[in-house]
Amino acid sequence: AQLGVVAVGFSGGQCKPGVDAAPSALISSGLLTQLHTELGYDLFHDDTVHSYKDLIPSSDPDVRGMKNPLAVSAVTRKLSEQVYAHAKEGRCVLTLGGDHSIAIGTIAGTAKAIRERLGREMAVIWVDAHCDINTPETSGSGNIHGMPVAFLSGLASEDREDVFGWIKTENQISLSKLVYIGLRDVDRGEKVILRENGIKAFSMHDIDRHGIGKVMDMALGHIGNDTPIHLSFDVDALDPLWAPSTGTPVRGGLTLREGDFIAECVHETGCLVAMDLVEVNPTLDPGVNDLGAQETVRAGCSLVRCGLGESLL
Ligand code: DIR
Ligand code: MN
Ligand code: MN
Ligand code: MN
Repeated sequence: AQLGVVAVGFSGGQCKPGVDAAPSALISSGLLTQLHTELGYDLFHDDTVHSYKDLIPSSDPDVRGMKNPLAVSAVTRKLSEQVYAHAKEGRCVLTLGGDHSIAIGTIAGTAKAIRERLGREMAVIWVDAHCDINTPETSGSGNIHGMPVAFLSGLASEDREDVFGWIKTENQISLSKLVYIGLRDVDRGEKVILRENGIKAFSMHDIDRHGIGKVMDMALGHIGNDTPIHLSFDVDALDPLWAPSTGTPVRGGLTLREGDFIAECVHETGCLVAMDLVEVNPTLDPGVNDLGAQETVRAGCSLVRCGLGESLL
């Protein structure tokens, strides 16, 4: 099978540098080689970690409280075109971030390609400690990595073309086809949004109650058979024991095995059209001698291999 790969070294959706170093760390640890030699993918990759430097303006004042609005908008717009080009060819698309704001680009790109190619609306499975559905108005931080789902679903919008006004209906997803897994740090305003829109969400509490097997049955049941799925995986969904090197770690998360299981179940549907792996930050290491960073990179590689079909037997 063909796999489009986009490596995005971008950190402007939040305030901590270093998440831009993730794609190189993941690739150096052998991820792409494994996908080719062990999983048998034909890789379509430009062998570049994109930093989109030419798209980042020297002056980028806040808009409606959003930080780096011009940069994040321009980078995600360009990324949406790169992802679209792969998905339009029928390739599954793997995007290595970068902070989670990049999902604005990846999902906008696949949503459009899937509409054109299959005449279908795709579903999104968002695995994260956070639900990243703040609007500029509900956000306390102004960090756009906490807002991608709001812009992708039309809950938030802007007329200005250079501030996400480029996101058109064909790029959008519907909230009824969105499922969250792993939530445990949801802002007050986000809880209102989840409730008012009846968004399907499985928190860590739900996983404790039902077990991850039942939760995946329910999550995939909600989406329905035969629906194309975009899997957006924030490594901070994992417990910091397995993924300490990330910008906003939250205790009480998924084990690595549970994370791998989620990715395996999505792969098993045969409906995966794209996967993002985001928020690995190898420069944030609460441990000693970079061991935490190495563990986090290893965990990220494992999640990707599981999503793309590594089988245990
Ligand atoms: C918080 C944190 N909800 C915000 N979001 C994070 O800034 O909007 N997402 N860390 O990954
Ligand atoms: Mn690339
Ligand atoms: Mn996230
Ligand atoms: Mn998160």
